Amino acid sequence: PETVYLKDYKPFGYVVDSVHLTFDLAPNATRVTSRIAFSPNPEAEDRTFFLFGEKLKLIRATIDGKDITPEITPEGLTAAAPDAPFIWEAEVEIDPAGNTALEGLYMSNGMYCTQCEAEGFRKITYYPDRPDVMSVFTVRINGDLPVLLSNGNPTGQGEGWAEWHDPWPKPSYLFALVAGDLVATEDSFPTISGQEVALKLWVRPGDEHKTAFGMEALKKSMKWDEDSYGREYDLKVFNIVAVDDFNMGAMENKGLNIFNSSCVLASPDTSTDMNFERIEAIIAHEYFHNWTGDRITCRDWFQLCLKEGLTVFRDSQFTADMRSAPVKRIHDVIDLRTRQFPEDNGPLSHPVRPESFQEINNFYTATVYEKGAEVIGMLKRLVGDAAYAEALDLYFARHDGQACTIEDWLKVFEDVTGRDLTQFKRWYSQSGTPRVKVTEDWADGTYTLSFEQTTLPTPGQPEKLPQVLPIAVGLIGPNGDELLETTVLEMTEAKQSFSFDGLPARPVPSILRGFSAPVILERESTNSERAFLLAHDTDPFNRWEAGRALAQDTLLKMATGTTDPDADYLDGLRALMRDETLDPAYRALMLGLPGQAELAGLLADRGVTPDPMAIWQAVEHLRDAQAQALGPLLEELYEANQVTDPYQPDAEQSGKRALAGALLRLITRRDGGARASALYAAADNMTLTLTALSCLLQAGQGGAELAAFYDKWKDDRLVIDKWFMLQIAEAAPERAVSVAQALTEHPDFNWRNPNRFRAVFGALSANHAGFHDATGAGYQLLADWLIRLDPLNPQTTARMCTAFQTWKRYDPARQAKIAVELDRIATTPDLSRDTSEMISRIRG
Ligand code: B3K
Ligand code: ZN
Repeated sequence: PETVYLKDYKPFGYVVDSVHLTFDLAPNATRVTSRIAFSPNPEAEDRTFFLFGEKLKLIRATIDGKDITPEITPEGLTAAAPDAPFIWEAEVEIDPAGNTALEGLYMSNGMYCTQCEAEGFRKITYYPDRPDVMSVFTVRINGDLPVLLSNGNPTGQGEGWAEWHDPWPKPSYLFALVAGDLVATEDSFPTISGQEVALKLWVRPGDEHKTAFGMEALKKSMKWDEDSYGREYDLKVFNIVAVDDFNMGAMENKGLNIFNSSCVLASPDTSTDMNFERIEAIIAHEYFHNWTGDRITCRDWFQLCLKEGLTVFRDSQFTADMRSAPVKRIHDVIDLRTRQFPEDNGPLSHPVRPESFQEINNFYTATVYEKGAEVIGMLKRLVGDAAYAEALDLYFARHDGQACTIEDWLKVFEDVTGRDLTQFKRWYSQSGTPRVKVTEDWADGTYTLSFEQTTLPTPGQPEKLPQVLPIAVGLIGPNGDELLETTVLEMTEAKQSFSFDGLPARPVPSILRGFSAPVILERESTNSERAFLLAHDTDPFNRWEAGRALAQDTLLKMATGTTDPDADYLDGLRALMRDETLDPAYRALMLGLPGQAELAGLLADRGVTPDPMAIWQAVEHLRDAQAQALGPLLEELYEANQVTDPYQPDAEQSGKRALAGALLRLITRRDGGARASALYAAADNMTLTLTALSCLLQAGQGGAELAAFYDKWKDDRLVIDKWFMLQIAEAAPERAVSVAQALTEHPDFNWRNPNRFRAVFGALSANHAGFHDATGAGYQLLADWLIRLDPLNPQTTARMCTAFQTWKRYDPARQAKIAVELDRIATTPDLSRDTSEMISRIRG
């Protein structure tokens, strides 16, 4: 397959002045007629008239009304075009019902829908399908279906047809069309300047009861973007559609967001608190793209983080404002360590702005999204809140309607602050997670912190340069008083020291407060010092981090020897659990432990080959020790954190349920599941039901409940996804693969549906000790199914290959077993470009 390079960027030879599309819908033979006005692009030299097009049957093509016979390849067509304005017309036929890749125009449960990002529009018609070609689209849909939607504003409709016009120039990846038998929940939003926007959330009949929460989340998002970024919505309507078959979470098409139904539909009896929080964030994310993505888009796909990093950053700010800021920060850091760190420190490592790719869909990664958002957080910390706001205003004013680059983005910050961001820009080009070693010195009332940063080599980047690190630091006196409030140290050198004088006593440092840079901190510390920070740190993130470090340290020792759980950790935990000043969500996080895959990574980092079973046992042992140490306090707190008000998925109630749920898991270790059974019987919402069920499964029970659950929910796909997932997630390591295998034979295992496929294989690969079962059965099962899915849906297949990305961490026997599977996938005939790129990068 061909590799595309950032350095080869060239503008297209023509600009598109307008696009008219007509769709005559038919499941296996949809006709797409395009009428496109082109004119020479004064900014380009090369006038080659190449239009992307894949899997299209060309019926006819004309230039200025004259039939032409273009040269056609599987990638597109080339024609002789005038060096003057002209009209291109083409008619193509496509097969939405046969489109199992879920890219382009496809069908899901009788409904037509599209997914065009990144390069799906070329499966709809011939077009310069690249994000820097922006144009105004007018769309007519002819089809015998009650609801016919596209981007922009409706301009006319009748029996079997509808017309839409989107006045905002956009790239083709933001095009969308939906047609089907759908029902809308309607509402409206008055914008800050007094425009009334009609809001519609479209679902299949029967799902209407799951739309209320999404609609509220949308209105909150619209308000928040006005208040926080001064961004107003710009069309008369905003449509959201829920689709069951979707490769990702959701898509920000202009005025017509399309969502995986799992990321928008919610009701208390079918969704958990975590689902609600995630749905609120995704609705916000897609809505925020209207400005950061749609109005200002990316020049090319290498600039993906321009819209994704920024929009993730914005949705994190939103969630922090709607809920608890410290809790959101901790969730984000856990997520970064779980998903981004392994990527950045393994064979798939790539810069936030990659410089080459074979298949761009493989770069919608945690690095581009989440590390991309961290980079913006650092920038904001470095320039301050006021300059950040000013820079964003300038960004919107200067670049509205343009397709931009990271250079454009950084330039607004340089112009506003006068700073030189040349070195900061390395965050976009250098891959790998920086490691920061800290040492300290105390003499004559002066305390000195010395930092040394290094980044290990990553694929294609043997040498690394120092990066700009904002390190937020506080100093705490021996009595627990804060001697230095949070101060941002700006590290730019490979080695750098910072001194603080006039201190009455040697302080305990609290370093990297709020996780102010996405780095790995390496510092010799003692458990008593960590326990001190756990008790006294005023920074909620670092307080949690101190507890995390204690838990991690004891787990790593337990996983590599026969040590007992650390007493400082258990004492500290007990004290925190009793601390009523800490909100329940925060205390629930304190009870959490690092994931087993994360522990494996930490061991590998220390040069120890991780043993998945030993890690699993260490976690089990520490859980027992927590249960033991908290003793009767468990029941006491469990009772104190019951919610008695009617169910609300808000931060306060979900915090209590999270704490009670974490406590119940520990209680189950003591009472054998009695309380969990009682909860299962009494539960009147999905959060409690799943909490109870997972406790029971963990205790080796729950068979009857599982069957009853299935019976009750068998007609609700999203709930049945949970049923699949939970059984594998909670299976003991030696059973995980056989449970997953048996579930693949279940009549409801509709493996063509990405949510169902992920429910099984996402859960299997997340069951660390189960997936890494020494027989290699887990690897084999996953590989079998990846090979089966690839010809139908390359995108989802390629995404799931990441389960193998950490393979080099493990012992030679496991590595050999994984290598066999990687080879087997790699040598599958006609493997997709998506999967073949992933496997070859993973193999390294
Ligand atoms: N922009 C889309 C992701 C498209 C993925 C294409 N493979 C969703 C989002 O980030 O909001
Ligand atoms: Zn996005």
